[in-house]
Amino acid sequence: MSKSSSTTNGASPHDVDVAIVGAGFGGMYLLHRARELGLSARIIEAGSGVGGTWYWNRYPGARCDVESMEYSYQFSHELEQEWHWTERYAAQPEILTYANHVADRFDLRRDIQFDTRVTAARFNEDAGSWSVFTDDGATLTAAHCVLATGCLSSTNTPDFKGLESFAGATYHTGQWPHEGVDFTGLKVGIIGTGSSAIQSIPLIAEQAAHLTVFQRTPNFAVPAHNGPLDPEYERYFKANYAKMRAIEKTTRNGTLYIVNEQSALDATAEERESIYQEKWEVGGLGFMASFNDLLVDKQANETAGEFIAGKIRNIVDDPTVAKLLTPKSVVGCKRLCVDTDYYKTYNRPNVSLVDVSETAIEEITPGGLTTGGREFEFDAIVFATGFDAMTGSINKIKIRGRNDALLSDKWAAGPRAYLGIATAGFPNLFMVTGPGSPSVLTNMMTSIEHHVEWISDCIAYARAQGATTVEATSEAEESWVGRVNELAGRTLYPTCNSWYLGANVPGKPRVFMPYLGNPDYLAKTADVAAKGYEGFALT
Ligand code: NA7
Repeated sequence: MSKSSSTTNGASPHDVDVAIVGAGFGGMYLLHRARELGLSARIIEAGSGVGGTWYWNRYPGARCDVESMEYSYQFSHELEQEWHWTERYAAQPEILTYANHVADRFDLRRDIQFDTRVTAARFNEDAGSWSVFTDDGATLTAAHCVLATGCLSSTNTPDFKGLESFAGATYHTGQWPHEGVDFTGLKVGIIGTGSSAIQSIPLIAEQAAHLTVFQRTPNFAVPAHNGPLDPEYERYFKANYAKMRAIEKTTRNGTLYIVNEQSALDATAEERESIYQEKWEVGGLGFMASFNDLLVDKQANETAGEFIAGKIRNIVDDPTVAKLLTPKSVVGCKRLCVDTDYYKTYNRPNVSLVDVSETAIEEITPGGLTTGGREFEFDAIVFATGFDAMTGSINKIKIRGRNDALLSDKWAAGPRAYLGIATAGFPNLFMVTGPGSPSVLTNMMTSIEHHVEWISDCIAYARAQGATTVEATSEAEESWVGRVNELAGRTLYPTCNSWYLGANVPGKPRVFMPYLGNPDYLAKTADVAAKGYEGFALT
């Protein structure tokens, strides 16, 4: 790896000022920001292109559940104005085209090393710098290392007995072949009913001879009502972008969904029905904004659950299938899914639903799989089995901090980070939307941009102070982790086995990882910065 000079103070003892892991939206913007600050930076990316999540998740129907006008960068006014989204919710190929456009427009590729995986990183205590090791045997040294590794990037394939024996083709939604898959005329099995399955099932069902869905836990889904982007809306939005982005900073999720500040239990049954119906007709995640207590009061939440259950009963012809598809858990406890024709798909004669909640999938066989004493034959199996979310991609890298301590050991009982940005004992290491930040409970684009700006400002501040290391203190981290847990404990989130809790991965510690409260978080991080990065030691 060639040495690039540091632009801040002449000759640098490191290859670059900032080593960035991952060329998704976080890594790309960080590279741009670092350059603006006069810092040299390099991204190491495992894929052959930019886009992160949107590079890997190419399954049929892959689409963002945040509206396209809101799911974009705001750092460049020109970019905001010139880019045109074609649909209300952008599909994966369009988001990937956007990511590529950004990479070209800001000339990012010359500082990105593709097809290279970071395997380890070590903090050099004497030099106050990081050595980043890659699978091509090279080492990159940098003053700072930023993990822009994504929250949903480490795929989870359960360790099914006999998996290797299957004679047909297997696919994971999060690692979909770039050339696409033609299921025409095939007998297909799909395992999982999370968002990826809910988006892909209707499209796979249109092609396959027969599609069998294996469901362990049903999920709530609300319609997207996707369609071409209304040109009037686009014009209005572009004329008011700054105002829209400002509103997003004041909402729970960093989107324009404004919560109705009323308890579901204070409304009459008719009022509730009418509000839920209105949200259902608008479509999308705004359904959760129907009332202010849906995620804190079980009884309130049940009213939303009953409403969606009624919809499922109306849409799905077979009452037994409708019942199986109806979750018993809290609406929104697992991320609410946004669908197009999901429930309707179960009315097709070539689709069947198999409940594996009581009798797990026993074995993958050469011809298919077995569960509950039944054998199913398939030409292809799709694993829509999700991710080792939020910590998976970080823990996969052997990250050693002070005293050679391994980060995955420090996090063995659950992740510990200050503001979800830094972790004690690992100086000059930062995470974009790490565990303990609002991240996945918000519009990821706005959270990513906020983190990148905060991290780069922090690095610039430390350098201006002449500090060679900036490190979260154990006290600040301890108190932050306590706050994350306390906030989660006041809600219904811990009541189900979601990936927010790591509960979908066997053996993963059950800890609620995202920070609840976007405006509060933005205020706190601004305050920390204003106080000279309070809770960080600069040495
Ligand atoms: P999810 O939401 O984690 O869904 C994974 C699904 O796979 C879920 O239904 C799981 O059931 C199921 N699963 C996992 N392991 C098994 C086994 N062993 N047997 C049967 N079923 C299993 O991942 P997605 O990719 O759909 O979505 C992730 C996020 O991406 C989503 O929330 C959006 O933010 C975008 P379980 O519920 O664990 O019982």
